[in-house]
Amino acid sequence: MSFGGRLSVVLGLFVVAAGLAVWAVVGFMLPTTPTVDFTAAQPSGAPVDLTVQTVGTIGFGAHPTWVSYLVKNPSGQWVHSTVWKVPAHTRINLTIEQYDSGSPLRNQQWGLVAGTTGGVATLNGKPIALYDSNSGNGVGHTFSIPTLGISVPLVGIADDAKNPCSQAPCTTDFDHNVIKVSFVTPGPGEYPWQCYVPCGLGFLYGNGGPMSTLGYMGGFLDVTA
Ligand SMILES: [Cu+2]
Repeated sequence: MSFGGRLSVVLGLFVVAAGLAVWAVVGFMLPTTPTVDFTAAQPSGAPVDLTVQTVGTIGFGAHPTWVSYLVKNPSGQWVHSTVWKVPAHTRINLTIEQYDSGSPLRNQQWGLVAGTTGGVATLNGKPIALYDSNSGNGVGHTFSIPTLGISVPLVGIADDAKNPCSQAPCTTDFDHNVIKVSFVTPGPGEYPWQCYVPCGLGFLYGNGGPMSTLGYMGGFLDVTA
C-alpha cells in the first residue's frame, strides 16, 4: 500500500474513533429518564400519593417491546420515568396498577411483602403478606427497594385475560391488578429500586434489556430534606 493509502486508513480510523468517543460522551451526559418531583406541590409532612403502573410492552420510545414502569406525575399525567423525587421522613401511599401477566417465581422469597407499613399490601382491596406464585396468575414484577428492606410482589393478570393492554400508558379499562402499600421514607439520599423478577424477555437469563436499563425495571427514589 502506498504512503498516501496508509495515511488515509490511519486518518479514517482516527475519525471513526473520535466519532465513537463523542457518541459515548453525549450518550453518557444525556438524561435517560426524567425526574418526577413530588416535593414541590406537597404541604410539608403530608403523605405523598404515588401512583405507578407496570406494562408488558411500553409501545413507544427507543424500546417499544420492553416491559416498563411508568409514573403519574402530580398533575395526573403518566410519565415514562423511574426517578421519583419525594420528601424525607414522609409516608408514601403507593398504588401500583399492574397490567402485565405473571409466572411462578424462581425464588419464592419475592412472593413476600416486606418493609411496608404493617408488613402488608392490598391486592385488589384484600390484604396479603405473602403471595404463592405457584397458584393463581403468578407474579409479573416486584417493586423492591433493597436498602430499605422493602419488597412487594406484583401479581399478574390472567394469561387468557380478555382485554390486556399493549400500549402504555394503560387506562384502568384494561385488565389489571391494583396493589397498594404504604411506607415511610428515610433521610435524604438516593435509594435505588428495582424489579427482581427476571422479566427481560429475550435477554440472557431475563436480566438484560429493561432489567438493566434505567427508566424501565429500575430507578431511584430521590429522597430530599
Ligand atoms: Cu419486572
